[in-house]
Parts: sequence; C-alpha cells; structure tokens
Amino acid sequence: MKNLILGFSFVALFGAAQVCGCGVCQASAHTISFKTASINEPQEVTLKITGISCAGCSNHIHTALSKTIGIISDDVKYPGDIATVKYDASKISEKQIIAVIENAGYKAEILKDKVK
Ligand SMILES: [Cu+2]
Repeated sequence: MKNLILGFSFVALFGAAQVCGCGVCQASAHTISFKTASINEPQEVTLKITGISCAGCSNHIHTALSKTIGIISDDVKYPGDIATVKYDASKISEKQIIAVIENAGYKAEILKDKVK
C-alpha cells in the first residue's frame, strides 16, 4: 500500500517538476545520500528546509552541499523537507551550511528537536 502511494506521488512529482522553477528538477529520487569517509569527529545538524517543491530540489540542495568543503555527508529528504548534514566543525559552521542552502534558493532552519 505504501509503495503504491509512493509510486503515485512519484508520477505526480515528475509532472510537477516542469513548473517548480528551480531549474534542476530531475525527479530522480526522493532521498539522495552522499557519503565520504569522515576525517574528524563529525558534527551533525538537522535542518528544516523550506521551498522544496520536487525531488529535483532536494537533488539541487544535495549537489550544493556535496561541493562544499567541510560537509562530510548530507541526506536531503523529499517529501519531508528535512536535511541531515554531517560536517567538520573545524571547516564549516551551521550558519555557513544554512548559507549554502539559501544560496541554492531555499530556506533552512535548525531543528532543535530531533526525531528519535
Ligand atoms: Cu524542484
């Protein structure tokens, strides 16, 4: 049943991708992960993203983060609009991570209460 709903929304997303205006919509996946080996003890921040309107948007944010020095891994979820970012605090701050997302055209705020 869940797969059926996901499959349907994927089709709906693909159609919507043409009108979201983010310019990079590919509707390729709902969750995109990027991982590299961690160097130092990584910090983790969970962010609520505003402005994601299709899977291409989460891909766009993932691409922006994965090119940023200090980002160890990122996981941008759509639907859900939650980004979990592991980073090296000696190279990048939470504020800078938010700035990267805002430069990509979205809004981000730190979620204080993590989902357990
Ligand atoms: Cu989009």
